[in-house]
Amino acid sequence: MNTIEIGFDLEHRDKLITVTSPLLPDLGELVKFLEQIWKYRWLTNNGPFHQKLEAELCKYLKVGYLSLFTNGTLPLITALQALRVTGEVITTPYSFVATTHAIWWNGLKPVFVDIDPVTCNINPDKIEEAITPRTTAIMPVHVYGTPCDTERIQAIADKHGLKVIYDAAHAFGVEVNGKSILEAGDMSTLSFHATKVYNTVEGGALITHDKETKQYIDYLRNFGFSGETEIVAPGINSKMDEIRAAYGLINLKQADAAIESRKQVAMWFRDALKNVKGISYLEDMPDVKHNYAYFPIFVDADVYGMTRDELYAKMKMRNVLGRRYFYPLISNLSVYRSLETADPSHLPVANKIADSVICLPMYAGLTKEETDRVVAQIIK
Ligand code: T4K
Repeated sequence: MNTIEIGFDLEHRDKLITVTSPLLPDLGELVKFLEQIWKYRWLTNNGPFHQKLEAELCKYLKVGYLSLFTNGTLPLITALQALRVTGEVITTPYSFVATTHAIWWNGLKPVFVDIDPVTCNINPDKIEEAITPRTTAIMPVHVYGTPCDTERIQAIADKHGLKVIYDAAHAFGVEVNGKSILEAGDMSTLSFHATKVYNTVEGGALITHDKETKQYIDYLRNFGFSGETEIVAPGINSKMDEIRAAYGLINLKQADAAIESRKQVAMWFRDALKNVKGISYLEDMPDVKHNYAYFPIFVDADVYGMTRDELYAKMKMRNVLGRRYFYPLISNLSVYRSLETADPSHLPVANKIADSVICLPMYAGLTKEETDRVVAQIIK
């Protein structure tokens, strides 16, 4: 058997423009690395490719300490464990469900705070009023890779003695004034899922600021083992294997080029959409090195003359598969709707943005012709 039967129709995918398409490493190079793995028969548990990828990612991302994980959700769960967060965690409802799920999986209570209408990130003006005697941490998200106001968030955290864990799943390679955004807060997490700017198929990382904390995280992701018979805490298994680490090493070589290509796509979109009434999008921020992880547009139905969902359906009919990231809002999901802070009247900005957003197709290698096809669905 040389190929496998694919149970769903991927044959016609060249006709579709999907919201993203994974960055794939050179297959020849991957085969060479696989041959080495086969030869040494070392498949996981902190092998040589794993160690090398941690070192290379620290260099590329300009961070001191990084622990690889098997996805981007487990580092969120582990960070809350490692910092012994209790009680309530202030967070944003405008994210992928994994952010709030991580809080829930630790037996903690998520407290939703509204977002800023320009950045779509948690609004620092609203954080202090959400703090109660049970609050012990803030978990903001750099949505779409746009940096949060980390200075103001840190000032609030310091004043109230709170931990800050950034969900930086979208913020691979993002810098502010030449410094990695991942150095903000107590810890930051990344996702290396197939749909991200940089991927290891599935994968993720936890960024810490000192050797001892990294060591503790490394114990936690390996069941808590600190030696053959010693357990420092009830840990979990969230290790990345050698095959994905090898894949990740090769893919890292094209990360810069991928971000450049995404930047070009963003410029094409901005240029084509700048005079379309009722459609807005995010602009670059001064002193920020963006990664162009997503290209969200926001539909003002009254001005545009069509609702977001009508436009979304029209695009879909023409094989342009944008996605409504992040709709529905996490706070409106049945599993979280009963929380006091989930009431839509408490989160007007987040509700409005979730009801107006479509993320356009955005990935390295998307051509001008393809972006024109996307834009043609939007320009009436
Ligand atoms: N925090 C935040 C803020 C996040 O956004 C995420 C993940 C996490 C935490 C958790 O990280 P991970 O544990 O996932 O590492 C996707 C991803 O599964 C998820 O990683 C991501 N955020 C989220 C925003 O998007 P779906 O369900 O929308 O993906 P899916 O499978 O529908 O794929 C979207 C499109 O991408 C497809 O229509 C076609 C294309 N695609 C996808 C895959 C998987 C490909 O072309 N090839 C592929 O292999 O969730």
